[in-house]
Amino acid sequence: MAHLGYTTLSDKRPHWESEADMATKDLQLYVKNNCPFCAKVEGFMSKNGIDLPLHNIDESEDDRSFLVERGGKRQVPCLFVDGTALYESDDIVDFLAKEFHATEQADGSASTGGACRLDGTGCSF
Ligand SMILES: N[C@@H](CCC(=O)N[C@@H](CS)C(=O)NCC(=O)O)C(=O)O
Repeated sequence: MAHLGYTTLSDKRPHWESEADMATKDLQLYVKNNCPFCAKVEGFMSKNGIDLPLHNIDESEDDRSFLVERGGKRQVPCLFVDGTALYESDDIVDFLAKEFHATEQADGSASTGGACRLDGTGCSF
């Protein structure tokens, strides 16, 4: 069986699962604690039964280093799609909605264009 790069505990399957050219797409989501934009993406995933491997940069120095070195900046959420970084929670939600044919909307508490600082000095939405 092909390695799909995400766990399949949910009943959702990406539409490309049966498409040979995309069957090995690897999805890895980088998040941190107390991040409203991460919560938006995770909430969207939860509502739609999407389960991906999570990497919490507050809990792993290796994950934090990987995010900065491979992604180019220390910003979460970040979804690695076959090793290519996709930043911005709205773009991640849009990508997942298409890939998983998800119909439930993301919550809007951390909406488009806002930002938080990892040093804990606050968020603006
Ligand atoms: N507009 C971005 C905002 C993401 C954002 O601000 N994330 C914060 C954590 S909640 C962050 O990574 N900040 C980087 C920093 O402070 O260096 C999105 O929607 O994903």
